[in-house]
Amino acid sequence: MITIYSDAHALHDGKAELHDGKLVSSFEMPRRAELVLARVKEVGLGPVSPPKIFGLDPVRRVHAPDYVAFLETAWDEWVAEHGEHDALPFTWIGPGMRRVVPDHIDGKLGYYSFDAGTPITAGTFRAIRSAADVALTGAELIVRGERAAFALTRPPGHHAHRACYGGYCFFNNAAVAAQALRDAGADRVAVLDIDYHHGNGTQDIFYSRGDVLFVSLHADPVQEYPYYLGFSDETGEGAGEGANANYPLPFGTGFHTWRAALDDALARIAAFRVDALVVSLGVDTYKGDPISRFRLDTADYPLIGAALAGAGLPTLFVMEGGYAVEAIGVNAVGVLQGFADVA
Ligand code: FKS
Ligand code: ZN
Repeated sequence: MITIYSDAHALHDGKAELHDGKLVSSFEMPRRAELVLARVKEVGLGPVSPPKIFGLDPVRRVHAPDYVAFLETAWDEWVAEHGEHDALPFTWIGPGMRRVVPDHIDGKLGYYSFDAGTPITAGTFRAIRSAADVALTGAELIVRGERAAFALTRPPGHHAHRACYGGYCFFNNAAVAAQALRDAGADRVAVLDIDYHHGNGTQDIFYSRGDVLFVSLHADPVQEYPYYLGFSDETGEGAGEGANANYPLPFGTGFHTWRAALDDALARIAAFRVDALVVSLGVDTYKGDPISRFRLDTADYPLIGAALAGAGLPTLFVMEGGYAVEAIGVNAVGVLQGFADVA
């Protein structure tokens, strides 16, 4: 299996996030991707290639032009106002307030975001542009007939909406890739999100579309971030009715329960008859994850990969979360090895 990787991800290196009422060191750090890459090489998963440059047009297929333009200049606007430390929002649009784009950078940050855990740094824009290129390069490999590819994206993407960032995510790499697959001729595509957190951004981007099925297994939003989306009654709207499926699972969920949900999700994907599958691959379901509360073990990840291969679909893996850095490589690459062993 080919891995797409660029070290441009390291240009995004946030210092701190608001966590449990304190500013703490960012959980989402360059080392995460470096350790996954090291494991890819260690086990000989396959070749590692740099991304092609696709530019921002394919990004604007799923993100609003004004949002992309905001991200491009946000750091410079912030520095002009506050100096060269990470940009974090501190205020948001509450119910009863108005949605008008402010001129001031502090107002813009709140306008285009939904949490205070997602710093913008000097290199953020270059890193997120590169991550989108990594995902698009993976999608192109699938279009050209590869059975599978691994887009080793960082920062992650699945919390990013059409015009809103949060949850460490700015461009929705999986959504950009799914749209690219559609644009290259796939009639129907599925995005299966197995990160611990609900992929609220991906769900919202495709919610009223019948051509992209979104299926997600995640911690129940009544208990866990992102709290305000990811419930089981969210089944899509309009042309997208029936093309969205959520499997919220409680704190403490172990592999037996998680695997039953996966089997149900895969049956749904089979019934939807798609041409390609995009997997939002998070390994923060791991029992040792510092910010998550599922109980999956390292030995479970190859079994997940094997189950995914059983779907028999051209499959693009897009990296999302996972914060137990000592285990992120073994767990993420374990999924890919489990897939490759069966496919
Ligand atoms: C605060 C805990 C919640 C935000 C968690 C973000 C998770 C991000 C992710 C992604 F894949 F996008 F990286 N903090 N006390 O893992 O879903
Ligand atoms: Zn996550």
